[in-house]
Amino acid sequence: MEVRVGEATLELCQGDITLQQVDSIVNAANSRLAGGGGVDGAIHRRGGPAIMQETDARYTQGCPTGSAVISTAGNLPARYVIHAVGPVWSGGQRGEAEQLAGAYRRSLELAVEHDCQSIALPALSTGAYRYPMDQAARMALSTAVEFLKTHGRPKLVRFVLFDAAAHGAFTAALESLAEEFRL
Ligand code: AR6
Repeated sequence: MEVRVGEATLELCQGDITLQQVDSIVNAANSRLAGGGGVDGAIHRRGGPAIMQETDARYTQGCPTGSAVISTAGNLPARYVIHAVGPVWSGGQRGEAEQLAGAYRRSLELAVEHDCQSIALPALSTGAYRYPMDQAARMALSTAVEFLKTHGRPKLVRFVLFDAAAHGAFTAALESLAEEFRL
């Protein structure tokens, strides 16, 4: 599914984020930038050690939850990896929604600051961090729509969902947002 937001395109696909031919891809990182499983494991495996070497050198304090930092992308087809730190779900009353929105917003800002025309993002926090998929989908997409309405860039924002369940949840959330925002 895809929608237009002004001059930009917001699209959903099912697949592996490490294979995306875009200017920047977003990693589902932890606040120590220490690597791990899921998206993070796949990015460092396919991208090679240069990515971790760079983040270790540039971001000695790691990255706070709800924010993101950027590095080059090693052997990946993308130019940049944006390491975003979503919240660990702990019931929804501890600022998780604001932190999830912040991680997406900062990722999009970094992409624009680095002149990226295209960005691919995963469903942050919905794996090891256990954020409920339906709520995460709505927050991810509404944050991206608001950002595109304000900034008009990046020209292509693609959410890459790993399985059919995630893709279905994002499709339902985008259909309802498209109606609300008249996209
Ligand atoms: N491409 C796209 N999506 C993927 C891929 C992939 N290659 N692999 C998994 N997903 P997760 P989190 C989906 O656990 O919840 C790591 O250990 C997955 O199905 O990667 O933010 C980090 O180091 C799920 O829907 O990220 C952190 O410690 C979504 O991506 C912690 O996990 C996110 O799952 C971050 O947890």
